[in-house]
Amino acid sequence: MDSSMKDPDWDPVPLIAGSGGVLTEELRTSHAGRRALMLTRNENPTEFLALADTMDVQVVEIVAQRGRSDKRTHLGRGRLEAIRDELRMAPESHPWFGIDLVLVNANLSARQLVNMTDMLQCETWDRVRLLLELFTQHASSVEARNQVRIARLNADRNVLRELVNRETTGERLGYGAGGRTGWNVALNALNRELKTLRGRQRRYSRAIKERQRQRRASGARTVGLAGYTNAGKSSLFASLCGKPVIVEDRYFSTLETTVGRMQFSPRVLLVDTIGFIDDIPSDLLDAFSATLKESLECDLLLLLLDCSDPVEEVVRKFETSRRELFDRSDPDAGSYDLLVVLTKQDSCSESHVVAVNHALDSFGVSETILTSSTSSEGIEHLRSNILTRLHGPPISFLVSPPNSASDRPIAAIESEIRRNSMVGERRMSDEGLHLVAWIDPADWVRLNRSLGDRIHREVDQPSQAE
Ligand SMILES: Nc1nc2c(ncn2[C@@H]2O[C@H](COP(=O)(O)OP(=O)(O)OP(=O)(O)O)[C@@H](O)[C@H]2O)c(=O)[nH]1
Ligand SMILES: [Mg+2]
Repeated sequence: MDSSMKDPDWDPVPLIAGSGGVLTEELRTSHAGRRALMLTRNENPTEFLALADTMDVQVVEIVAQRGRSDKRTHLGRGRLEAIRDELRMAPESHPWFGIDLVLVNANLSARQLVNMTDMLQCETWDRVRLLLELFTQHASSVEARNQVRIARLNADRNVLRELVNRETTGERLGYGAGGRTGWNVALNALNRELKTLRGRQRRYSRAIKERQRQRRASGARTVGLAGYTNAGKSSLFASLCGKPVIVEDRYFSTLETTVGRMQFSPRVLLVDTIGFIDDIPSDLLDAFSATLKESLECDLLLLLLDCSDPVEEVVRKFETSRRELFDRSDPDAGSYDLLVVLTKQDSCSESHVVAVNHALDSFGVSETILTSSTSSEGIEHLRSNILTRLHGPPISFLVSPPNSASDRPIAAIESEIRRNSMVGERRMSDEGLHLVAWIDPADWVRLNRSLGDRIHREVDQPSQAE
């Protein structure tokens, strides 16, 4: 890299291809304000640009070269050399002046990444590297940082193996103070660290399992929120729970699991977690599998789709999410009920919603629920749909007034009922308190036993309680 182009804060340590210096612990936690050049082949650059934007990296120009990816260098060698020369010689007036990062819109092999970094003589990230940097920035809990670090080290290991391999075959790199022994030492250190982190991750998974077991034992029902990144999962979670969580217009703002009680429904727990993205290498997402599992091992899964996206984008994100869910579901675990929820209703027209539903119908999705966390439209409808799916239809019943002074007052009985159910309607009359509530069948049996003749079903409707 030309020294005139270096960021003054960036220590001139030998650069491991696309690692952002992570192996040398020269970890840069912010890349905000960096100027980058994007290289692409036939891929659509929109999502990659949005990811770079999330990191506040400014993409100065997109250089496209059509055709098949080259196995060694992705783009043609001649083209890369021309780019390198132009980057090196860019005068202050040139738009490329000050660029110190090249973003490649593809998931590269370690070989391609090393070769490209070497030829461009500039820090080079592919899509996986960009996601890893983004995850590193957004990981705020100890568990999330552990998971991100594992994902990073896995990716670095592939690069290191490639470097060791090159030294063995006599190919020299134009940078780096490695050498076969040096890279091997780094590889061993990396493997040791991975072992420690995986041990920690196993303990973390066990803690999640224990949490899940306790929830089940307490009779709680869980509702997982899944969907593409930026679909509006955390916003919906906050609307349903009345609990603040990180909501930002950026990709992957959530990297850890948040569990919250659905408001007014003490027995229903919602689980918000990391989102999906297209074409993510499975070992990258594997680091997050414990996190994902916590929301996928549930009684009901809400699959969220951002309805304000163009129809083909909704379909693409639906297919990605469905694939990830399928790949990640544990065949030994019980099956869950799935409900597709369309979000951001406030940002789209009625005709657009019809078109989205029509497109989803051809994928076998005949029912969707339309919501907006911004305007709260559809939230109550979703809440009752969730409750009916979990507990069956609501039950209408009457709480009679006390017969003697020693009988419990209506208010005390009502608060006991509310601790175990979600009350939808409430009305007082001369006969007593009329309630319509979603009650888990087991809870209804228990209430009947403890309250005896103080509660009576009002409408003769079939119930799972009987
Ligand atoms: N107009 C509108 N915007 C919304 C709505 N819900 C969420 N958003 C916006 O969509 C963006 C993403 O929302 P989040 O709730 O963070 O989405 P997420 O799925 O949790 O995203 P990640 O955690 O990054 O995967 C934010 O800018 C929200 O303000 C909605 O109902 N209407
Ligand atoms: Mg989120």
